[in-house]
Amino acid sequence: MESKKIKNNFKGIDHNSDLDAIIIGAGFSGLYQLHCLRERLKLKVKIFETAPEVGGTWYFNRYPGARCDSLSHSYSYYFSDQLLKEWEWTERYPQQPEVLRYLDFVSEKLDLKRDIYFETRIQNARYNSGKNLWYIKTETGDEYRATFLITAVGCLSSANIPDIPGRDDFSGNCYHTGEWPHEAVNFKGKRVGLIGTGSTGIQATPVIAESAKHLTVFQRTANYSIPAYNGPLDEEFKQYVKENISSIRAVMHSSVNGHPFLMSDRLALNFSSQERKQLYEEAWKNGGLQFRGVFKDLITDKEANNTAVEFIRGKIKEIVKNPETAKKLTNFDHPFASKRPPIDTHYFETYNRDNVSLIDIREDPIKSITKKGLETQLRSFDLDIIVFATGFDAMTGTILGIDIFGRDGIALKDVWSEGPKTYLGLQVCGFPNFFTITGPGSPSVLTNMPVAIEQHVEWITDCIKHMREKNFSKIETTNDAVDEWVGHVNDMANKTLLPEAEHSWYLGANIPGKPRVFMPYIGGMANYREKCVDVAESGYKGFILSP
Ligand code: NA7
Repeated sequence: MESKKIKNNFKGIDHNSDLDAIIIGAGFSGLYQLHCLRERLKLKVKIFETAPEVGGTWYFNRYPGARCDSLSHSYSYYFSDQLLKEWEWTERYPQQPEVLRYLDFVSEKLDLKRDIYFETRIQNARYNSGKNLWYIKTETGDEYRATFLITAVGCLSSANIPDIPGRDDFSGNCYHTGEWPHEAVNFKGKRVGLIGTGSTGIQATPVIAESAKHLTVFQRTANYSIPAYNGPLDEEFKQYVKENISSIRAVMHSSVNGHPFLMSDRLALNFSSQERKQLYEEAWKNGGLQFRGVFKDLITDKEANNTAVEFIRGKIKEIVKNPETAKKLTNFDHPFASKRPPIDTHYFETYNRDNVSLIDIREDPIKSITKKGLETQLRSFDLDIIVFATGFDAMTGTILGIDIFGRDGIALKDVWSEGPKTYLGLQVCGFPNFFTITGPGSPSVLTNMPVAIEQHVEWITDCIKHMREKNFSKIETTNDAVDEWVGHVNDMANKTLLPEAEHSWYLGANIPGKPRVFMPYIGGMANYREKCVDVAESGYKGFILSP
């Protein structure tokens, strides 16, 4: 079932009538936030969404091989047993079209589309202190007002297309994976260049290689990847999920990263190398993100991490037949899992194909893009298609793409000029009644996203409910709370190996000029959830509530 294109159904809305809340984005977070505010609190709410359909990040990321790396049965809303029982995932890891179908199914079930403005981009948002209202202007000049403004824009939704000299001169077709066209891109008989070996490049490479005449992968940083072992789900597993919703939910809520498995308590160095190898072998056979959980200290102890690095290096060398290529693929410069670790389907095997080659652009840097293709310092490549799998201006790019002005006209981009500053990843000082779902400073991208999203949406909903019950109309965090939280986010990151990854988007380091600050909260999802509960139960410590 393809999702239908929905026509905006309230062009006749009275722009002068105030809304209770405006949500930006109709992906996982915006849809659930709309449902909670509308059904639980009976608020007047609208979503504004640039795409013509629901889906958010999943609407735009439709590149070949696009697939979620959370286990499908955990990549669902868990607030409703009913929804869980009515939906069935078909594969261990859902493909992009299936995630879109899922979000369409949820939107239909919850009757959400009637409150979504599709194909509407918000250009700016201004807080008016006198009226205690947010004034929101769309790209076409329409204005709306609401008490609460909530961004649900996703963490990876602003494409990063590197400014390579000559980029516009290329006579073939260029695509960024996060802005993939809706028409099928035909690689048959084509010479394709793909830049980037993050999760996306690693997913796209094997699929493009199947039909391209030749695929040249341009790698800047050798990346780790664990086999996903994707495959169809059998009836027994589907039944197991339906019968064990509560226990699966309980595990996801108690785990550090919101996945339906727990990290082991083992320390890598407490085992002999033989025992360790055995445990790694078992984890490799099982595949997926669980591999990281085989030892507890992989992201905190360099020596422990090195044992994983050596194991993975050995595996890649076993798979890749050409020793030169294997060497380039294993020339790692950062600890395992210090960047988001991809999982793959035959990524390393793909380099055994005759029509695939790997260029290490640290050895031979890209010089320019030309009319005919791409030139490195040493060689030139004639290409018909260039694929940029070069990632995103993560976590802040999309929020800052909207001009947001708080109290006294202060601009969010000024407040965040040295890196994002939030309290709990939920609020910014100077921006009353403004919430950021999975904002920087929250666990977000370090978790199975729907778990982090549900927790934020429910916290925001409870907070607004509390405000209404107690006759508060304004909530704003304080500078002290923000400073303390940002300090804590940094302290937690510095206890791990993650800041060691030079180009990591967790640090904003993939975007030239972006402040180098570790953005997500690595203190663990379950721990973070408890902190948020404490804040609410203490009467919203760190926030000022006013009538
Ligand atoms: P990532 O993980 O940011 O990967 C981007 C890749 O592109 C990575 O290999 C980068 O190399 C490479 N890159 C970025 N800029 C350049 C330039 N200028 N030249 C050459 N190579 C470059 O993005 P993905 O889309 O793969 O994944 C993002 C997340 O989406 C993923 O973690 C999942 O959660 C879903 P680098 O490593 O920086 O040297």
